[in-house]
This record gives sequence, C-alpha cells and structure tokens, in this order.
Amino acid sequence: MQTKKITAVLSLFTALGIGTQVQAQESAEELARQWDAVEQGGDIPLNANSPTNNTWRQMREDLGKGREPGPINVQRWAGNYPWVGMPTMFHLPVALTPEDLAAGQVEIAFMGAELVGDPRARTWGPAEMRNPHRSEVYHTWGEMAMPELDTGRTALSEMVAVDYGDAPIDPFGMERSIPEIRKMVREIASTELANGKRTIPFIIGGGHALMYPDVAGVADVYGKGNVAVIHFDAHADYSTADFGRLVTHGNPVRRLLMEDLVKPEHIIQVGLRGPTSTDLETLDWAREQGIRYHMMAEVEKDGWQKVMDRVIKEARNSAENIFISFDIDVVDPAFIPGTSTPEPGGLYMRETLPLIRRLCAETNVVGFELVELRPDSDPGYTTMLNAKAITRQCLNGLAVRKAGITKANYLNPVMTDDGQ
Ligand SMILES: [Mn+2]
Repeated sequence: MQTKKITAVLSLFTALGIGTQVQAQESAEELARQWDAVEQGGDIPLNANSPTNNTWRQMREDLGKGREPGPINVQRWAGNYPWVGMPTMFHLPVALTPEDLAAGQVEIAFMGAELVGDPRARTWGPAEMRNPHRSEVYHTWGEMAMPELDTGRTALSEMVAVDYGDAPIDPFGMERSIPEIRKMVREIASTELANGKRTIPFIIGGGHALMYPDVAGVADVYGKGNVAVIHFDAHADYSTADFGRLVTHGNPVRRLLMEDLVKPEHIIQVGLRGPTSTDLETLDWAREQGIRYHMMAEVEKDGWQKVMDRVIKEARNSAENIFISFDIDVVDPAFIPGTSTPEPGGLYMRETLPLIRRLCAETNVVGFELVELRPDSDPGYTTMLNAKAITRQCLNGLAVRKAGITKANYLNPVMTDDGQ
C-alpha cells in the first residue's frame, strides 16, 4: 500500500516535471566558469537543466475537468461576513479558466501578481487583499453585500466579479514572470461578453514593473495606441537607471512608450512629487514627448478640484479605452505606510476616492491595477484598509456606469441632502 502510494506520488511528480529528472552532471570546474562569465560583465546564466526550472509556471491540466464551466462559489453559507469562509478577493466566487469567465459573463476578474525582483519587498499584496481584517470586512459579496454610501450602488451585487487567482511568479527574479503576467491579463481582457464589452482585469501587485505587462496585455486586445493610462504615482516612473534590465518598477512608462504600446499624450500622471525617477531633465523629456502630468505642486497652486477636473477632461479626450495604474504611494504615507517608497505630501483619501470613482464612472475603464503594496510595514492596517477602499471606489464607479447614469460627478441625492 505504502509503496503504491509513493509510486503514485512519484509518477505525479514526473508528470509535472519535478524532482525525478536526473540532472546533467556538470563538473565543479564547469559550474565555476558560470561565475567567470558574470565577473567579466556577461549575463547571468539560468540553469535550464534544473528540475524546478519551470514548475512555477506549470499549469494544472485538470482545472476545468469534470465540471460545468462558470464561476465557482467556494463559500459554504449564502450570507455571512467574510471572516467566515474562504479568503478570496472581497469573498468573491473564483474562476480558473477562460471558459469560466465566458460562461459566467464575468465583468470583472481580480488577479494577484506578486511581482518581485527588487531588494525592497513588495510582497504579500494579493494575499493581504484576500485577508479579511477589521472594518473593511463588512464589504463583501453575496447576501451580505452592502451599498456604498455616496452613490448608493452595490457594485458586487450589480456586476459579475470573480477572483481569477494569481499570475505565475518566478520567486527569484522578474524577467520570466513578466511575459506570463502579460499572457494572463490578455486572457482575461480577451473574454467577450454578450453586451459587446470584455472582462476587465483588476490586478493587485506586486511592484510597479507590473504596469508594463498589465498595460501591454490590455493593449494586445484593444490595439496598440488605443489605451490611455491614468497613472497615479508619487514618482514619474520613466527613470533611465534600469541597471540593464528590460523593465523595472522605476521605468514602466518609458518601456511602454519605447514599444509604441501607448502614445505619450495618452499618459496622464497624477500626484508626482518624489525625486526618484523624476528631475528637471526627465520632466523636459516628458514635456517633449507630450506626456501629461499633474504634480502635487499643481495641486498646491490650483487646488484639488481644478486638478481633478483637468484629469477627467483629459481622460475623456484621450484614447477610447482607459487603464488605471494606481501606485499606492501616490497617497500620503499618513494613510499608507505600507509601501516601499513613501513620499510625504501626497493625496488624501478624501481626494483620491472621488477621482477614482469618477474615472471608473465617466470613462471607459478596461483595466485597473493597484501596485506597490507592502503590508509587512503596515502596523496599523491603514494601507490595506485604504487599498481596499480605492479598489471598491472603482467598482462603485463601474456600477454607476452600468446603471446608465451619465451625470458627471454623480452622487445619490439621498446621500447629499437629508431633505429637511
Ligand atoms: Mn510607480
């Protein structure tokens, strides 16, 4: 019995390509020579013979086997608080295959992408988004879903949303993960719905190098130059200091432009104030390109309302499709200590929420990412509380749009006036 079990486990490992493969024996001298190449300025070799070389991206082949396609509700109880049950994004049902997305006519698919590859941690973001804590736990899916008290909409009841799981991530470097993330985003965005729209990927990160595969994956579907990026960030993210990397968390904007995936005039930046990846020279470059930016100095000079109106107007006059790239460090560190590059003097939550809601209600958002979460330096849980509120505000805006409300800056009259 025991032997039978072990044999079964071993054959499973063989099927997955794990462990049982005999590694080609290389001599100590040959192995040492790999370092010589690096010492002489060469590239870092990967060991293609390693039995675990590809396990992180080896997809299970039985994801849809033996069941009808469609979202799977993994919660046992029809109505309960999300600290009871399986942790998924907002307690949502899960989907595992493109067939699930199509069969369920899924409008929003959450996806985690814990992209690493930088010495300062940006880890646990997707896991913490699924982790129910404190007051935001009341915001859930199912019978216990509650409305937002500004629009009165209950997005997760009015729209079909799922947790699509995480992108495959090479835990020791990011170059190999990036094409895999792009593929998964493309897979979500390719799903055609009966209403003529497509599933909107909501990506939770992970470092901001994600902007490259996330926007590229959406542009693969909607076409090069057909997607505008509303980029919330303390930093401009067009650094030239890439240390030889194809893309880093400091330069995804530059990379998207280099590959003509996005037109410079379709980059609209909000909240810049940090000197890393931004200086007078890089701003000169951005102005020459035609990039639009709204720094905190502009907010100081003109006030938030004017800047917010400019962003909405520019977004509406840009490409037909909008991608929101939200680097959590755009918000003041008072509200979000849990990020790796905090910059004081940022947006308040009271400023952030209406702009996110309005963009998602008043423009055609086809993708959303929330990146640079670092919950291990979030002692008061404010970062995750606010990250979830920002995400919910976009869902809220999408529900307003779905309800056919076209009024600019819509707020439910009951919420803004007690009628007395
Ligand atoms: Mn960034």
